[in-house]
Order: sequence, then structure tokens, then C-alpha cells
Amino acid sequence: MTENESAIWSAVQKGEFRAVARAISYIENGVRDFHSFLKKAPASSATIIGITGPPGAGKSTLVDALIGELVARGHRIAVLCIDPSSSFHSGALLGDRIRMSDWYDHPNVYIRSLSSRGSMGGLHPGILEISDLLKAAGFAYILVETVGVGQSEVEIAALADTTLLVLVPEAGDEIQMMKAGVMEIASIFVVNKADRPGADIFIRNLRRSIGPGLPYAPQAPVIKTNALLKEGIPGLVEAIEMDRGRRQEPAALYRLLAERAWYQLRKERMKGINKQELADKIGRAYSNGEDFNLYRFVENYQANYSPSRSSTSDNR
Ligand SMILES: Nc1nc2c(ncn2[C@@H]2O[C@H](COP(=O)(O)OP(=O)(O)OP(=O)(O)O)[C@@H](O)[C@H]2O)c(=O)[nH]1
Ligand SMILES: [Mg+2]
Repeated sequence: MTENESAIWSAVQKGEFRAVARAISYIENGVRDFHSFLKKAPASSATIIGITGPPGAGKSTLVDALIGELVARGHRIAVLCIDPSSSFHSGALLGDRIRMSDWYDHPNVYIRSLSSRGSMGGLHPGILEISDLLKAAGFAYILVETVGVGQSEVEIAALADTTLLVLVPEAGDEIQMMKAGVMEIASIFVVNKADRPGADIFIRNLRRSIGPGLPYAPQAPVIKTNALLKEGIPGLVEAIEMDRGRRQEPAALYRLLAERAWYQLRKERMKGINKQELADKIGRAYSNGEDFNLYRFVENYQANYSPSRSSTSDNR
């Protein structure tokens, strides 16, 4: 633990945005992990809210409206926008930034985009450390907006306290086609763009699909919003609080904490292992004239390069 690290951590605990930004960059780049502090951090009752849904459903507009409602209730809010690090989505992300720009200078709102580097289209592997750091910085709600592609929405649903699946009325036919797995990640269905025709029929059909023995997430409430006009937002916040309450029941809580432990364990075990390094080793074996056999390679790799030996970026 360096002195510099302690100084950053104490500034983080005071909620200083610049320290928060620096610390997140360190975690994002794998330079520091702040585990020595996170191990001692007091338990926090902050809520992590995942916001997922198809492109253009209005997730960022909804985040903007939620920030407004939560700030008005006196809370400090952090927002993480998952950047898929692909040029395909960079336009959309620029749009996000513009939509939330009202909040950039607000003293109780911290907004940050986060790459999904090194995680195959999922969340940034340091997402839990980053969330816990934000909790230590005193944010009561951490909103994580994912893009509706890849692994990130499935991962955030496992790790968040509650997950909003944002749909739009036009998704009527899509719902039939959406993979069951995607519908099942919802703790709360948000039917946004309720100003569009067909919203009520869509909501009725969706409610019919939800319930014990029915295909999708039993119990998940359906909330109707118009994010642009900020309609339905207080009701959404109530639904979030109720869902949060349900998740504090022991069985649900232990499952959630087990998901987080599993995610972190996997990360720790994979430390120091990357595909380029594997390709290099395989290439060297090939040039020595060896045949590649997956099982011999893995066995040999595990025997000679266990994470604890090959780890280089560990700063504890
Ligand atoms: N009519 C109507 N338009 C909305 C509503 N909410 C959002 N929009 C519009 O829908 C468009 C997409 O909104 P975003 O908030 O960027 O959607 P998103 O889901 O974040 O999009 P990606 O991040 O690109 O996946 C924008 O033009 C919004 O103004 C709504 O409730 N009603
Ligand atoms: Mg967006």
C-alpha cells in the first residue's frame, strides 16, 4: 500500500470527485485494486441499479429522469455507462453524454463511462471494486446503464441489487422472439415511451406473460413511463425500493452475495491470464515442433503458471 493510495482513498471517502475519478481509472487500467481499503470498508446500504434494454429504448433518458427524482429526494447518485469499446456504438454514447449533460456539474451526481475491456463484451472486470469504491464515496444509488448487446446485461442482472429492463411498445413482436434469458433478468419491467400508440395493449400482454408458471420473471412489476416528460418516475422509484426490500430477504440476499463472490473469485483466479499470452505460448510450442493438445496444454499451464505465480498487477 503506497502513501499515495492512502491519500486517494481518504479523499474518496470524503466524496471528492477527482479522487473518485482517479481511483476508478486505476482500477479500470488494472494498475491498483484498492483491496486493502475495500477489505476494511464499512458495510453500505447503497443500491446498485442495472438499466438494460434494447438500443434506443430510452435507457439514458430514463437514467436522466431517475437522477432528477433521486437527487430531489436528497440522495447522491453515481452513474456508470458501460462503453462496449466498439466504434459501432460510439455515436450512441456521445448521445448519452449529451442527454445527461445537465447533471455533469451537479455536486451530488457523478457520471462516468466505463470500458468493457478484456471481458468479451461483458462488464468491466473491476465493476464490483468500482461499485464498492462509489459506495465508500457516499453514493446512495449507483446506476449502471448497459448497452443491449453482448454479455453485459446478463452480468449486471446477476450483480445488481435490482435490474430494470426497459422495453418500448413497438417491442410487441420482439418479446416473443427475445431470448427467454433476457426477459428473465428483469427485476422490474419498464415500458417506456408510453406516449406511443399501443402502450396499454403491450403492457397488458406483458403482464399476461409474467407470473408463476408463466414464461417470464414471476412477480416482476411492470411500470409505465415517459422518460422524456419524466412521467411515471416516482412510481418507478417506489418499485425499486420495494424490489430492494424483497432482495434483502435472506435467501435472495445470500444468492446475490454468492453471485458477487463467484464473480470476484473468477476474476482473482483468472488474474495474469490473457489470450495473447496463451497464443504466444502456443506459438512457441508450435515452432518447437510440438503438436497442440488442449488437455496437455491446460494441465501444463496450470502446473507452471498458476495465477499466484504469474500475477504481475497485484498491488496488495
Ligand atoms: N416519445 C418518447 N421518446 C423517448 C422517450 N424516452 C426516450 N425517448 C427518445 O428515444 C431516443 C433514444 O433514447 P435514449 O435514452 O438515448 O435510449 P437508449 O436506450 O439510452 O439508447 P442506447 O444507449 O443507444 O441503447 C431519444 O431520441 C429519446 O429522446 C419517451 O418516453 N417517449
Ligand atoms: Mg443510452
